[in-house]
Amino acid sequence: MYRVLRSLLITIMIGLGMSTRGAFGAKHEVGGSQGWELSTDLDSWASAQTFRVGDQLVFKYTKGLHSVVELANKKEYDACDLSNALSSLSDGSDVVKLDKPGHKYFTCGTMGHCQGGMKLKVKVLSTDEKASPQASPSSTSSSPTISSAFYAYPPSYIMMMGLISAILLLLRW
Ligand SMILES: [Cu+2]
Repeated sequence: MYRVLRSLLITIMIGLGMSTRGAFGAKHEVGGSQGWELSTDLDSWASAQTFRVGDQLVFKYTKGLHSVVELANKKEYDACDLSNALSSLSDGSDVVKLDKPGHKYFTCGTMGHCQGGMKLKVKVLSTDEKASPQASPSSTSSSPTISSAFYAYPPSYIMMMGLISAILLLLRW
């Protein structure tokens, strides 16, 4: 009789284990408290972050003043060439999911803002890839950020695992 329940629980556990990373990826608010603005030092902000598959970028800015344009490659990014843009968002609170490893390039679509430095490139690591060490340890001016591991295993998930383990124990499995 317990067999069905048992296999159901095991299925749930495996399912949770596989979906956790994606479901609870970190949210990176671009530019920190300053947001997606022309004056934000986006390079410094990005270098203090670790981006992983399943994480999200949240662009917050004054609607109408800026936008979020994704560029296809480094060449277009360096040249501020928006003619082949992959996508464009302009809601003022735009979420971009990082769904695969590799580089992603963003800029603002407002005339002159890309040239003015309103651009962001992120390197997205796979879920278990080790973050590369900072280029120079002396140049850490930004405040430390919360580890993405914290987001990967939130309390609710641990509680859920505990509950399932308890049930399994009760069933003398
Ligand atoms: Cu802008």
